[in-house]
Amino acid sequence: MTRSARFCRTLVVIAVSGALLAGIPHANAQVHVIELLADSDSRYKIAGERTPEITVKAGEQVLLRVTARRGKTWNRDGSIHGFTLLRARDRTKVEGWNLLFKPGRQEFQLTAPAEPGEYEVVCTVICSEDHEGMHMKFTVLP
Ligand SMILES: [Cu+2]
Repeated sequence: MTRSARFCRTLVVIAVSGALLAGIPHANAQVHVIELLADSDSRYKIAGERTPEITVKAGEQVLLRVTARRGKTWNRDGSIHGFTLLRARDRTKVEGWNLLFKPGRQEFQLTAPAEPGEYEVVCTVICSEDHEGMHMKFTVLP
């Protein structure tokens, strides 16, 4: 084999293994599935939790599976509840976590915040007179 042919073959091997390696984290990525009910009484609910609360690891992939039930009032665009993530420290919004729910089932693919700490989920739709009470603790672990 000539030197350049060997070099070529090496390049192909590198390219193929690179593509395989690039594919592996995706295929094996652990997705943290969270099932959430955004209920008609203006409360977030998680099955089995008396006080609903979400805990994720920094930067992990999250699949939020939501069932939303209409409260007494809703937005003109048909959104019946919201789900906005705020940093507990200064109440600033976390990019990519400003969601609106329509009635029924829906899913959101999200990336957990990179910064560990305390956060809060708040509803951004005036869904009833109890809307102000629609919030939930959200913790990001290192
Ligand atoms: Cu709400």
